[in-house]
Amino acid sequence: MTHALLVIDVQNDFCPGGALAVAGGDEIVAGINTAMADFDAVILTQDWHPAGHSSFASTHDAAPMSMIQMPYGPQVLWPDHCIQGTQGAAFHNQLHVDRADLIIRKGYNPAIDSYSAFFENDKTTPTGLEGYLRTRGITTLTLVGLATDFCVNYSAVDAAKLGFDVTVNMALCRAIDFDGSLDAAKDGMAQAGVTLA
Ligand code: VGL
Ligand code: ZN
Repeated sequence: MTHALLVIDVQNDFCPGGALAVAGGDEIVAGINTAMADFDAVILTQDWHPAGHSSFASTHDAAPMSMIQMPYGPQVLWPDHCIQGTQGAAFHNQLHVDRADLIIRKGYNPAIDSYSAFFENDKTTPTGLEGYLRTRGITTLTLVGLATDFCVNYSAVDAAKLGFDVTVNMALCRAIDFDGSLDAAKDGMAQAGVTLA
């Protein structure tokens, strides 16, 4: 059994002071660093949007946190965040980035958001992570990071659907918790066969 730690989006814009700050987002960094020692592989994801991304409210002259209909379905419109090459897109400066075997970026397609580390929000365009995991013989994943109810949730559900054995370590995640999104995410993950630890 090869077990990977998948660290989702521990980036400055999701930490206090960031553009899309998640309450307590920085509190999980030390625990994630400690946890890294227990895994065969460590993989980091990095939300990585071009300026003017279609998931940004400013792109549509809309209010942040409003909804829009995209060709692939409903999409929350976010404040501008994790713009490629900015400090906001950089990892939290305490995160042990050097321990990572792979850093996978997502959300770079201007027209499609990508909450999941496996598929863009159209649910069909792959990021390539599945192939990486399979070719390394990784069967088991533990997810931690930000945000529980969006990128952790979508990544965990996709991983379970793909047949990986998936656990989310909830103590090492923090949520946006917007409009019931955390409860819905917990239900959806449990339904998909994800273990919430
Ligand atoms: C995320 C909203 C937009 C996340 C990323 O990492 O959960 N949420 N982009
Ligand atoms: Zn994003």
